[in-house]
Amino acid sequence: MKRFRFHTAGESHGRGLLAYIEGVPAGLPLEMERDVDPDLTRRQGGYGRGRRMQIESDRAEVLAGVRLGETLGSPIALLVWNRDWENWTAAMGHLPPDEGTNPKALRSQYLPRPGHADLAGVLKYDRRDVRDILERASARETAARVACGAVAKRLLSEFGIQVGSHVVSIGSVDAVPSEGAIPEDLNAAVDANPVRCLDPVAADRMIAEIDAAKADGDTLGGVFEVVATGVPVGLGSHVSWDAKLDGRLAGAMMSIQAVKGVEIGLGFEGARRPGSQVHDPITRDDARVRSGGMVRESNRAGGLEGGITTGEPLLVRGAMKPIATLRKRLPSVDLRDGSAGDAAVERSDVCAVPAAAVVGEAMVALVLADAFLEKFGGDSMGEVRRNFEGYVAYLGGREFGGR
Ligand code: EPS
Repeated sequence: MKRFRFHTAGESHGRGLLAYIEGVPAGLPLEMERDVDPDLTRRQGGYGRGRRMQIESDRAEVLAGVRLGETLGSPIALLVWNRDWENWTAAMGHLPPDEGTNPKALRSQYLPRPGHADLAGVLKYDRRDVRDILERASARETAARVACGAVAKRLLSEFGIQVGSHVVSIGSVDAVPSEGAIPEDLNAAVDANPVRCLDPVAADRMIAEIDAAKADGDTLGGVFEVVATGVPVGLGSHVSWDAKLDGRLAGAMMSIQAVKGVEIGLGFEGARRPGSQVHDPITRDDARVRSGGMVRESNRAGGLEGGITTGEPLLVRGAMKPIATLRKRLPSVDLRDGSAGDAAVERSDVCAVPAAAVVGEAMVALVLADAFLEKFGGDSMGEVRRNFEGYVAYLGGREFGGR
């Protein structure tokens, strides 16, 4: 059973987005301005975003579950209002349209975009107007996920676990991996960069490639990496398929709009190398209590072995395809009469990979919070802390020898 559950509701141009979270223990200090809104702002950024992000200024409001700055252990409900809603009241109202409404005001779309949920959605849900599908399929929904993820991050940070991300490629431009380790405060190191990339030379080329795609009416995808540090050995399990943490992380990452691939550690590259150049040699380091007093010379496994965290940083990559809305329209079929036509154009982004990285952080944090509470769960923060500290004490006191 999941310990940290969340759901979202809301359409891109509806009144707003709802985030609902269950499983947060009582007594977690939680304030929207301090803990949630900064991530909502980070998600709105990145070079290549469209005009919608200039309209919105995402903030979370608490509806339930938090009192006097601390969680109650009850379900948490948060709201993120859509500022753009006021421009969409006729098209997105919940009542049938008034008689005499200009049909244009309903902003219907009948030419599904290849690559979006438009066509599969209208066929499956028996709709005629593609807007009935695209409004929920839009990546606007990820604002609510990021709100949930920020709560998960707040919980994890109480135990020294930090989750950050960076962009490793956009279009044909790859960041050159830096010599040193990933910076301790990864987000502080990349957030000021317009494409959230650690390699400044590659970042400039990424920006140029986004500009070229925009001028060409095209869009670009890319790859981002989520890094979680401070994770103790022992989250997830090898014993059953659905307990394996790598599977749970991959599922969560693949659920992000436009993500078409996931890698953990070396990922696909590992399949090309012999085992001696893949697996991470084990040595001793008594100071590394969270990994059982042992350390790895490399971290090609990305912090997971057998579906269990090793105590090394967790490295999860997501590959995002280019956004499906192209000003250079692709062929489609008009659902009103079956004639050939060009796909609809909605206001959209040219590239949203830097934002997707922030969403990736949220999804990884949500999976980690669930696995953390599975191992250390309790009704209150005090109880979780006792469980966690007992485990860390066991790791620190473990001796060699015995059967
Ligand atoms: C998004 C909001 C959307 C899009 C984008 C993500 O707003 P609008 O449709 O009003 O411009 O900018 O969604 C897509 C690219 C998509 O294909 O659905 C957001 O808040 O992230």
